[in-house]
Amino acid sequence: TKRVRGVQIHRPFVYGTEAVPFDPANRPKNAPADHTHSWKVFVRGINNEDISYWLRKVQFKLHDTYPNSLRMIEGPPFEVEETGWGEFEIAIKFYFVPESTEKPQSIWHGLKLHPYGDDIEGKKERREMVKSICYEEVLFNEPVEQFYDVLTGG
Ligand code: SLL
Repeated sequence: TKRVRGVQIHRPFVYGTEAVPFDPANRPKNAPADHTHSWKVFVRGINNEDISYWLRKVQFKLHDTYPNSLRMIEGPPFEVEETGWGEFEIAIKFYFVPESTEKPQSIWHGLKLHPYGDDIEGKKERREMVKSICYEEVLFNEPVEQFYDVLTGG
């Protein structure tokens, strides 16, 4: 497994959270009584591009108050949907395809449940979805040849 010397390959992705307060007239039936919001955390390609050719699986580490707080997502869509009452930091661990021989990499992201920025009161009244979404790139430095071929379609 030779490395391709002097080569760096970047792959973009987006990750983040989306949350909405429960509709009081239509609470999710299985949600614990103290939960107030539905939310989702996700990793995906730009414009929903399929990134599974380099990203094998994703582990989301939720707050310890959640049952089974380690959620391994084995294929796209790489996302976890949950309900809850509080904001917390989510650890997102990327596992790359086996031919990469790359070690897993982690990033952190804060789950946002409550509106922020401008017109917070208006956003609350309209029960707007609260989004916290980031753009990032993973860097593969001197990838092994077999992974270089996968990345470049060779
Ligand atoms: C806070 N530091 O106090 C944070 C902790 C924990 C959020 C937030 C539900 C867990 C469950 C949940 O929303 N935990 O009951 O399944 O704000």
